[in-house]
Amino acid sequence: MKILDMPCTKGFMQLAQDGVDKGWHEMNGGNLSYRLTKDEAANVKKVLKKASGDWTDICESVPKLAGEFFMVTRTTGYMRNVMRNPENAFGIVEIDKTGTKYRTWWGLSNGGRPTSEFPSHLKNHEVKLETTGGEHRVIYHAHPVNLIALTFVLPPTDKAFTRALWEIMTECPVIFPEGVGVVPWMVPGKGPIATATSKLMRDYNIVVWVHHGLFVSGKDFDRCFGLMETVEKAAEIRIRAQSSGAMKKSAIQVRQLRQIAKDFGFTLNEKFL
Ligand code: 2HA
Ligand code: ZN
Repeated sequence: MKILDMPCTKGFMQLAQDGVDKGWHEMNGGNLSYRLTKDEAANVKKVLKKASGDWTDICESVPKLAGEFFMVTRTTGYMRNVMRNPENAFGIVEIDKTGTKYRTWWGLSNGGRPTSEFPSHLKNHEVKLETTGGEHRVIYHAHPVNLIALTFVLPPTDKAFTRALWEIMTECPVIFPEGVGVVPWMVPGKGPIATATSKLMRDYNIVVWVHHGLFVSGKDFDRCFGLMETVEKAAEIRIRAQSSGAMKKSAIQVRQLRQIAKDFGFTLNEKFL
């Protein structure tokens, strides 16, 4: 099957476009990666016969991802061009046997390289491969405005953000009962922020980057779009409600959060109650 006809390629492009339509990807903001299944990787090898690029340093070590294939957006590329100009705006790469190098098989035309946040994406994939038994395949990073605004209002702690989101929209505790993690402001695109994010990804599927944006992990493109949209919507409601001044009285109370968990049959992360 041609690369552009593969369902994962279509899903990848659709998520990028949906994020653009939401206003989450100004300039080259945000990035996306997907870990191909064995069958999808086999199809890539069969159709293309050989890699199009040489082995290149990842500048990170992800030994558990040795031999995996990833679809990933291009550094300095615009998400709005993923649908318009796929072979330029993203690509498919293979990780080498040591987990320290990648080479391109498809796309990233004219010498393009994967996103500057590739180290963060790969470290997150490595953790999720382990903690979800391979179920999670998608890591998505975006710059949603209300969530970023909230990072100027709340202290940069897991508890402050989890409670602020859980208390403002009834669906939030149902959708992310484990809560959300928060990385304090750090320089993006480097080892330390990748390590800090992937450490939080052990416990959460949603990680806030203070004064920057949000990372989410999920089993498919729908799930990741849904998580991004839910957090951003809750953040927007919170910002609007808080601006009106009468917030405290009407927020969902701890006993009500416990009641939702009991009635829906899930367990809320006790450390945030
Ligand atoms: O790819 O969003 O965090 C551009 C960014 C960097
Ligand atoms: Zn970013």
